[in-house]
Amino acid sequence: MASVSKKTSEKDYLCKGLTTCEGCGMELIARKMLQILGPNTIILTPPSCSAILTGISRETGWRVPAFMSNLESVGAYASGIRVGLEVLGRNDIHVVGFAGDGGTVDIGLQALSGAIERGHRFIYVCYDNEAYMNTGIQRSGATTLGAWTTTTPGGKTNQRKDVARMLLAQGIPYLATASVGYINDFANKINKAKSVDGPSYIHVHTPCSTGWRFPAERTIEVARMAVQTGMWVLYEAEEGKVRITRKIRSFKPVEEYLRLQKRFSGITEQVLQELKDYIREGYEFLQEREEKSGK
Ligand SMILES: Cc1ncc(C[n+]2csc(CCOP(=O)(O)OP(=O)(O)O)c2C)c(N)n1
Ligand code: SF4
Ligand SMILES: [Mg+2]
Repeated sequence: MASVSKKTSEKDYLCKGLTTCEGCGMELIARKMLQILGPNTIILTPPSCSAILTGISRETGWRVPAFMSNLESVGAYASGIRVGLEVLGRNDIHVVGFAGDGGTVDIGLQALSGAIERGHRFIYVCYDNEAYMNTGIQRSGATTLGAWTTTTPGGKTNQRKDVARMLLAQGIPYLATASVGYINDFANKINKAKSVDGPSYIHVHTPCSTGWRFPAERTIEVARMAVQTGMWVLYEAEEGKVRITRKIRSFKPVEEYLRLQKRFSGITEQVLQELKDYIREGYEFLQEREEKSGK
């Protein structure tokens, strides 16, 4: 079993004054994550906005060891580092992949799934801003149906790929979704992931004012509205047992979420209906899994 401390550190292990955009949810997630994990952590970031934190040459924003992998291989690097640490007898160190949605649900999925299948102990946090932001707002598999991106100028024509559900089917020991809008829920989930003797995966909904086209000061409001309308559901699965961590008795109309963002300004009635069906089906699926889990 892992011999890592459960204590939460008050210290900030990410520098201030970084060059992310104003109101960046990704930076907030990274900062909170390290407050929980503490200094005995090695971070891996692929090319993405998270690479802004890792920096270039001898300059980095992290106050812990960090390493820039390539985009397709975060899972493979994390496995290799973990095995190396085991050889050295260093079981007190967390290995963390911190990657965007494009690097996770599309380009790095094979390496991630392989590392999970092999059972290596590492924490993978996907901050999901629903597009390839760092290279100019191209759509990813995680982009919501109907959303404008530079490669879907008329709105994305298919539903988002639900990688959390895929990994649930794969049988990962700990899996959770989270949101930058509910930071304590995210912190609790990182705290759980910290003690898992195997792989854990946390998928964090992370609005991006630049790519979603809303004012920077509304990041948290947009994130919370996604949860309150059912566009994003907060849950966790321990050894496959599902628990919805923020239950919604009555969803707000999804239009309230969509109209906060210019990326949805061209949405049609048909797409709106498809989104409503997607919300209902997604929540029902999780409720059923929760009931079967006896949670
Ligand atoms: C194999 C490969 N394909 C494409 C790129 C170019 N690239 C660099 S960063 C990036 C965007 C990554 O998007 P995401 O993972 O969602 O992170 P974000 O930029 O949104 O933070 C892309 C496509 C690359 N580095 N490697
Ligand atoms: S483009 Fe989005 S995710 Fe990237 S730094 Fe700016 S706000 Fe953050
Ligand atoms: Mg992204």
